[in-house]
Amino acid sequence: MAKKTYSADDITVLEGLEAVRVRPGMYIGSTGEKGLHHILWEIVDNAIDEAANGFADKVDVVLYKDGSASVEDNGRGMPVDIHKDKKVSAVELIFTQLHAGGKFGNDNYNYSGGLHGVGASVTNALSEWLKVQVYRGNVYQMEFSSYFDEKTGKMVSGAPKAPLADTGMKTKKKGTFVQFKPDARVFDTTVFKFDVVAKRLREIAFLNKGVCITLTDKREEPEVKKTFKYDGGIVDFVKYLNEGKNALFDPPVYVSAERDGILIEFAMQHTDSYVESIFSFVNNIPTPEGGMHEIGFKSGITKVLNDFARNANYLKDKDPNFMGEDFREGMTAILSIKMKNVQFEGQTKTKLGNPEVRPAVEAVTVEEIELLTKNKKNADIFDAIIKKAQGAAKVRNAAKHAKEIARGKKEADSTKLIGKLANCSSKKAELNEIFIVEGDSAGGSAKQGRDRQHQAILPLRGKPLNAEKKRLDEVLKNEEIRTIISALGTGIGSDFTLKSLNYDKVIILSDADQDGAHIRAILLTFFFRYMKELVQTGHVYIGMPPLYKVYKKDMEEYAYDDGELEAKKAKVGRGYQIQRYKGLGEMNPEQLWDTTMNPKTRLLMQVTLEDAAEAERLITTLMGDAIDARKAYISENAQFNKEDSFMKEVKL
Ligand code: 2B7
Repeated sequence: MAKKTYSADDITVLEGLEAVRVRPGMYIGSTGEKGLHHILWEIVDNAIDEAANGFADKVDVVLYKDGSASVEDNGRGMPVDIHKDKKVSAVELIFTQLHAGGKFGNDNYNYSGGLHGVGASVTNALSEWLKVQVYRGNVYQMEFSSYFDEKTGKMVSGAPKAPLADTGMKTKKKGTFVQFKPDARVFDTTVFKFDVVAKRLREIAFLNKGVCITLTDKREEPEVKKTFKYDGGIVDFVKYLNEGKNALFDPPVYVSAERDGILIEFAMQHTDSYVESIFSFVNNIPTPEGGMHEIGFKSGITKVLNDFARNANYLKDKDPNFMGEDFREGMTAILSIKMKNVQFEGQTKTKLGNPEVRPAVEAVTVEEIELLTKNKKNADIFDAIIKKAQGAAKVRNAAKHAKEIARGKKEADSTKLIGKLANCSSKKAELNEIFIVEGDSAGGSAKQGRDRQHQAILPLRGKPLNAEKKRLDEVLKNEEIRTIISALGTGIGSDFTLKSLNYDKVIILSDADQDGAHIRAILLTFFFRYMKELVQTGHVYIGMPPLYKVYKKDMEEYAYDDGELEAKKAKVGRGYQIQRYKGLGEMNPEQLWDTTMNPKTRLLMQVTLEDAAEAERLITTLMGDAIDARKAYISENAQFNKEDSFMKEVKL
């Protein structure tokens, strides 16, 4: 691959890194938490590439008390020889030369690149210091730092302290060690989040079978260590996602092939649930917006399974083909491809645009699955898949009818449903909110206490239906659910239209007890399954009612958990009294307004879908068949867990 030619001039090189400092967002997206972790992924990616190429099988990540992080692999070790033209070591070039590709070029010679792939030099440019050690018989070492140069009055970024040095120390180890400290002058936060790092390392471990990845958090006493190693790769990933569900066959179907220079791998397993969970990756990077690989996979599955169904007489002459969605009911799948010259598109640049990928993935899917269907040993697998599709197809038409009713096409019906809704007077959707409130008495207080102009109240009587366990047509027969759909105005499933949303904020308000947690989980499941975009675009919130009021004379403080209660007792001081709220229904309208509804003082949690796979697992745990896991979760989190992976706290 032709590399961009640089004059061997150090200054030019350093000016490149300065450009990264001036506009970090161009290279790492943001200087927030995401950008911070991004500079770690750059280094991890290089280690994973070395493993993916078959030269390393261990990657160790360590987080330190001083805010630095390190990555070590047991690969060949970065090259230490001196570059002919540039007269500096390869190590130095790797950390000082801005990768020619970056965001715009297409020379992603490495597979784990993609949107990442801006290179280790970006990590160096945005670090206070960076140290590298290479183990190749001897230990080689080099350090870089960023500092403010008093003489020139400018920042110097990622400058070598000295050329690469052979320390003279002998070692039996092979590989590369890189440690760096993110620069607080660049990032809004410099604290790596253990859960964020662990989640991504687990994902990488699933996607790179057999590679042992460890994460050690030395900021904790004693240190915390996690190890991720999956010899089954994406087959283990699918099993992990299906924990708590009833699989229709086991192990998952697994296909791996190369076509037109593209490595294509997928694993799939159907369960008795009614949902489709396909997660796709390109060069180890999640593609939640899908793209050509997903389209090829889906059309391949539809084609090959329809052919099989017809040949094996599941479909008779006159029967129409199954629809793709029939085959995907209850399907959990991981699709992982590796290729060069990736083109990402879409709103968040996580959609694969390369058109050549679609026919390649489709062909591999058809050919490989066809082979599997011909093997008698797999008869039960494909029998289960086709029977599942038959069930799905059967209710498809019934659902169509029910959908129309729920969309409010039949006017009379929808007015009746909307009867319970105390709507707001403003017609400006962007300023309006709807509170879905547990129970009639809390609903009554909310109606009296609200801001009538912008806040609508929808009281829920009893528990709405658990959307995880029912098919669409049954879900839509449930009155509570239909009321919600009519009120929001968006429609559901493939008919969902965000533009028609009647309220900017959809706020779930339930008690801080187990029943409340259950109702909240049921509603979230429904939104997640049938109005995913509503969640993705950040319109769904959880209202947080306080558990206690600590007060005396003219002082009032609210506490949302026991820890906070202690703090608030101290704040109010001697002579305080405590009121414990057993439920929303116990608060009078004024209290409900003050504590939970007033935009100036309330606490809301925004439901996010940053990590769709994790949200999926959680929803399954909450709503699926594994009763024990659900009970454990709900009793641990009866009081809503602010640390939940798909929640973020917002003050609104
Ligand atoms: C694209 C650049 C960055 N590189 C090599 C060889 C091995 C190697 C690396 C690495 C991160 C933290 C510990 C190739 C590739 C540079 O060229 S980078 N190992 N590990 C790494 O960065 N880990 C290599 C051919 C022959 N010998 C070594």
